[in-house]
Amino acid sequence: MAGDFDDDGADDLVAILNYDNEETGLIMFDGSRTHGLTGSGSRPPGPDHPSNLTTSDLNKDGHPDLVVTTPDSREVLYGRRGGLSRLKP
Ligand SMILES: [Ca+2]
Ligand SMILES: [Ca+2]
Repeated sequence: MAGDFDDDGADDLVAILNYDNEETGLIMFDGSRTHGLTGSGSRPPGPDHPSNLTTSDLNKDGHPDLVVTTPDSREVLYGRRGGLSRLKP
């Protein structure tokens, strides 16, 4: 799922991490305006065992937010300067 989730002007990529069903969660690759996606990825907060991601600006603050669905719940991570957060800005 691509979007500028940390408000630095470059699109980032968030993906579902599922390694042998033991290490699950989200991984985010930080985008750079000059070098594309960089680094080995960071681990934003989020629920275990995510199954689906969608993005939308749910709180209408101009930053894309991420909706993470798991088999039995749904959580919103808010995009803001510095990265995704569980706290509503
Ligand atoms: Ca970014
Ligand atoms: Ca938002």
